[in-house]
Amino acid sequence: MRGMTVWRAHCFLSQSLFLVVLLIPQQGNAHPQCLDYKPPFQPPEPLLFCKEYAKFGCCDLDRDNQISQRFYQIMDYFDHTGFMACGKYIRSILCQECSPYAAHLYDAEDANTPMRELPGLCGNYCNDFWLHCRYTLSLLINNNETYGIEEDQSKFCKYLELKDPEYCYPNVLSNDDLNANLGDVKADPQGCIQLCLEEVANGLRNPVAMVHANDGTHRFFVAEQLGYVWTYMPNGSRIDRPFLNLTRAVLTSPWAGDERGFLCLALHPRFTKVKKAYVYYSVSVKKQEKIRISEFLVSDSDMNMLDHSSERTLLEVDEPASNHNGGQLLFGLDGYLYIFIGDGGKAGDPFGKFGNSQNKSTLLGKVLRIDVDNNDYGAPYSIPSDNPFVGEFDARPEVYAYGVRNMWRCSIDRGDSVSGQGRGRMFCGDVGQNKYEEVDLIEKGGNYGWRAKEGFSCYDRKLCFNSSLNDILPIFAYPHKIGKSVTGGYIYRGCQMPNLNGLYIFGDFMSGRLMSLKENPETGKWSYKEICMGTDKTCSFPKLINSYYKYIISFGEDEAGELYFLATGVASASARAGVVYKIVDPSRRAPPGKCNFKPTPVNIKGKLIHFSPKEEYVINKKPSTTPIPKPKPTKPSTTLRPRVPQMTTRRVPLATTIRPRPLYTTMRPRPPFLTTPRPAYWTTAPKTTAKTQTGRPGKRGRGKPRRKGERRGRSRAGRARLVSADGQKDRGRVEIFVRGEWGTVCDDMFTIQAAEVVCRQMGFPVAVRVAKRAELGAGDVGVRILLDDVECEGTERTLLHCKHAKLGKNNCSHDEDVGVVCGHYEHAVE
Ligand SMILES: *[C@@H]1O[C@H](CO)[C@@H](O)[C@H](O)[C@H]1NC(C)=O
Ligand SMILES: *[C@@H]1O[C@H](CO)[C@@H](O)[C@H](O)[C@H]1NC(C)=O
Ligand SMILES: *[C@@H]1O[C@H](CO)[C@@H](O)[C@H](O)[C@H]1NC(C)=O
Ligand SMILES: *[C@@H]1O[C@H](CO)[C@@H](O)[C@H](O)[C@H]1NC(C)=O
Ligand SMILES: *[C@@H]1O[C@H](CO)[C@@H](O)[C@H](O)[C@H]1NC(C)=O
Ligand SMILES: *[C@@H]1O[C@H](CO)[C@@H](O)[C@H](O)[C@H]1NC(C)=O
Ligand SMILES: [Ca+2]
Repeated sequence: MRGMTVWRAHCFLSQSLFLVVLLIPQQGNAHPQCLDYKPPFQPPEPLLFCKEYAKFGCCDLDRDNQISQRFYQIMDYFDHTGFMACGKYIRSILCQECSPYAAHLYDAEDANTPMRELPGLCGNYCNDFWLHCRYTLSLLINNNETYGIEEDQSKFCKYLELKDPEYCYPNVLSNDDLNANLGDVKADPQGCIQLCLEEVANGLRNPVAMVHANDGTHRFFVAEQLGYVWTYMPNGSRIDRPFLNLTRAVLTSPWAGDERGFLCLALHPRFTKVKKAYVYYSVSVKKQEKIRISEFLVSDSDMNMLDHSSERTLLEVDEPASNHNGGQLLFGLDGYLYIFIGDGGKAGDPFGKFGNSQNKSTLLGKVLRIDVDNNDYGAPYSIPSDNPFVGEFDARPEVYAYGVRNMWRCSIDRGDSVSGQGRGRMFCGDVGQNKYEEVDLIEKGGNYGWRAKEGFSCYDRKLCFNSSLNDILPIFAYPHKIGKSVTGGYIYRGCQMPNLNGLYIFGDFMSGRLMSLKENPETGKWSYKEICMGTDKTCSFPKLINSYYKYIISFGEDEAGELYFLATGVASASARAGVVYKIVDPSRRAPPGKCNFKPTPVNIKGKLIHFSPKEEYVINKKPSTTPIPKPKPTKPSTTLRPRVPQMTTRRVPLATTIRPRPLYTTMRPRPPFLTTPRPAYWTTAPKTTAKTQTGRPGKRGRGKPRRKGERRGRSRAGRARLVSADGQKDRGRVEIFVRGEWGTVCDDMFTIQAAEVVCRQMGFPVAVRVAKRAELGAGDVGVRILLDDVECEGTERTLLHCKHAKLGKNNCSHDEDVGVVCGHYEHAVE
């Protein structure tokens, strides 16, 4: 399947068991990550509350609304002064969940340490917060740790501080390194794009192709060189019975570098209706080596298996040598089957007068196009009437393009999902001879130059200078110091990695290099960037890895358009060292929900084999004790990046532990230890010293009513008082403080449980009785009835936490003002 170079590399291959490409980790800490352990995203609709994260962050509008609700619930405890003093702190703290660095701010990156309940603050900011609003801490968190620390500035800030001075809030906002190009694909200082991988399948023997059926099932099929095709479910489980077992017919050998074998599979583009599959493989017929393209039907009894007795040969081509067998099959958007056939082998396309590739009388060295529809009777295929050379004497009518050497892996661009730009373009990698590897854009009737040219340069000078050559140049070619056997890839058009849209991602089988090309839409020029693995830090997301086996055999797309590549550590058709990797951009994901799909159910016969990853996830890696090898000084003449091949044994994967993120969707019931009256949540004077503060709220008497100062601006929402004519402390009309005013409570639905809430607020352990119909006094005309239809369970912190009608809304009069009688004992005497 490869170029001549594979032959030469044979000795090298056999020594390279378990060779892993490990790219050199680059310095740099930037690592945006959300609390759900995924990369940040651009919200589809602008945020209204946490506006500073409207462009890029970890919240969508729903989450933003929830945060805003929680903010206003908290702010209900404040009057205007309090709102002014503390609102901005509370808002900023709540909104850090939307920061692209949320995981840092909450210490959520290391799954082995507990996540903070509040984001980490910088020291100065925390001191300010403490000075102004120290008593708000218990409103923000749901544990008893705040007990006793609100008074102590150093404890308070020790609790809230994030030691990392770069990542703490608000410094993280002003750190240029962290904010430069936020959300863009990351690149190292040399411009190498940093991506990560997810292991999707393993244990494969030279996996040569991965295709999907485009039938809504999101199954994917992986072909092995020795002649198996396996069916995988979208969750990675594999069906134990092969989709196709052609091992008996397929001609190959375990010899690393044998290019013969089962080389490709293509499913009919209307697979839901036309249940046919097409295969491309090497075969020996009466000692003559051939490539065969044939058609199979899907089994009537099992949708995950081809009917092995249904094979029908479409085409056979004699192979004069065992290499350069081409091996790509794909359907174009025109519905025709494209077949990519190598030049027949040996070096320099030596056959005939000017080689096979420039000779349109042979199928070798060509791109063919045939029509396989309506072939049930008669010929197995027909020639599309607009094939470019149908009228040309001596030319085979199947020929669509020529001058190709050994195209290995071609793909069709799905086009930009919005503009459709690029749709239908056909990209191929064409493996070179001695000097250059190239990437071509295939056009009807095009001459791709071989053997006159290799890449942009002349190979056969005589043919090259013939003015009638009229060839199409590659969009990109690279010399053999970069890699010696191109593996064509795909233009990324998936949903999950918005940064990669439009990027052509491909690789090299020999050097293990991943590469990319991006078109400048104005000039039509393609610019090259290498792709590197992100550092451990960059890739520390669940399930991700940042190394891969270097023999990049093929690329594939799943039904949703996500991109994969197939590589192996041992390039032998009998070694189970092949892995399917999904390409992941850690710098940005699509917004939540955007890429969801519901696979059509699949009727499975046989057993499912669940996927178990073999590579160690980055997040489980033990900190390395061996120093990371430093790259050698870069040679200025090349873009070559030194790689560190490393002998490694297969690693045992560790299970990941993923902790649930704290979600504050609703206000949670307050723990009972917080029910004693508290001082105001904010402090008016920033000058107040820690000393005077520590004395003040120190004694939280159990069941002892605390005298509350009635100073302006010190009452919090939900506070209650008992008003009685004779000033009794244990009974009276219930009044509640909301938004700067005191008002009464209507007796509708008011039970002893509600009375318990009020009495506990007043510092009494029990409620003795509810007094309805204004028994303990009615409010004045000027006093508003603030609460109606109050229904409590008894554990709530204030009446505002109970079910109640909308604040101020009521159908009562002061004749229904409720009163309560509280006591110290269950059977208190009235
Ligand atoms: C907080 O609660 C836990 C369990 O609920 C308890 O073990 C701990 O002592 C409490 N801490 C304080 C300071 O009350
Ligand atoms: C994977 O999906 C299949 C159905 O498509 C299901 O039967 C199987 O249990 C799933 N496996 C796992 C590990 O969830
Ligand atoms: C594949 O077919 C070969 C020969 O036809 C047979 O020996 C082998 O057991 C089959 N493998 C599987 C997994 O069915
Ligand atoms: C072109 O290929 C055909 C078929 O293999 C062969 O018969 C013919 O001699 C070749 N022509 C040249 C000029 O080599
Ligand atoms: C140039 O190519 C044409 C067409 O392939 C051929 O007829 C002609 O003989 C060639 N000329 C030379 C000088 O090779
Ligand atoms: C007040 O409205 C509630 C329903 O909202 C109703 O159940 C109750 O009877 C009404 N009370 C009066 C006095 O109309
Ligand atoms: Ca070419």
